[in-house]
Amino acid sequence: MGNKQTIFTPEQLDAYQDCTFFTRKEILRLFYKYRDLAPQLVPLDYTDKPNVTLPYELIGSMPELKDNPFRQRIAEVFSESGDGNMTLDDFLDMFSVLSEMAPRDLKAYYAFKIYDFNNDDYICKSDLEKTVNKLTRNELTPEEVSLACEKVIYEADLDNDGKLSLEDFQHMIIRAPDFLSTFHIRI
Ligand SMILES: [Ca+2]
Ligand SMILES: [Ca+2]
Repeated sequence: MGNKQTIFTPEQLDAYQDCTFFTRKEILRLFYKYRDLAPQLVPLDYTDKPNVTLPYELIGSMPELKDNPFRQRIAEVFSESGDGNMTLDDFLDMFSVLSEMAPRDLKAYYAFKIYDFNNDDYICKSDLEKTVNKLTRNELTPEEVSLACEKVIYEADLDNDGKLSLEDFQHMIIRAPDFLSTFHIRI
């Protein structure tokens, strides 16, 4: 009786609502999704903020991610430790940005981080080649990939330094929305 909701305190739920695009119901649904990945590791009581992290292998095998060619990069970018292993907070952040409610600018910011494979705050030609190979699921020849990347950089590199800054990238995706297509997940 009266124990309908003991996973989070009302304050915790408020905080999660404030920093995601989710309702309480969706937050709870995502909590169970997280817990179902490893019920033996994830307690049903989060009121004392347990120190739990799930390995990337479990996260990357979820139906929402397993066919996404960027799943490992997505997990790395949203994992606070940077290795793709995820706390519940990381997990909620990831789903929030990938959700249909997240604004395009926010998705673009994270897409930029995901495509910046070497984490130097620029998308250079080799980052872009990896990105195009994944987006096209390796269906292009190396020459085609190289040409496509040169064209993208030529068109999007506004300050002519040979690589794409976040600003260049934001400008580019207005004309090439395919670069955001893998960042929508329905929960
Ligand atoms: Ca880079
Ligand atoms: Ca540039």
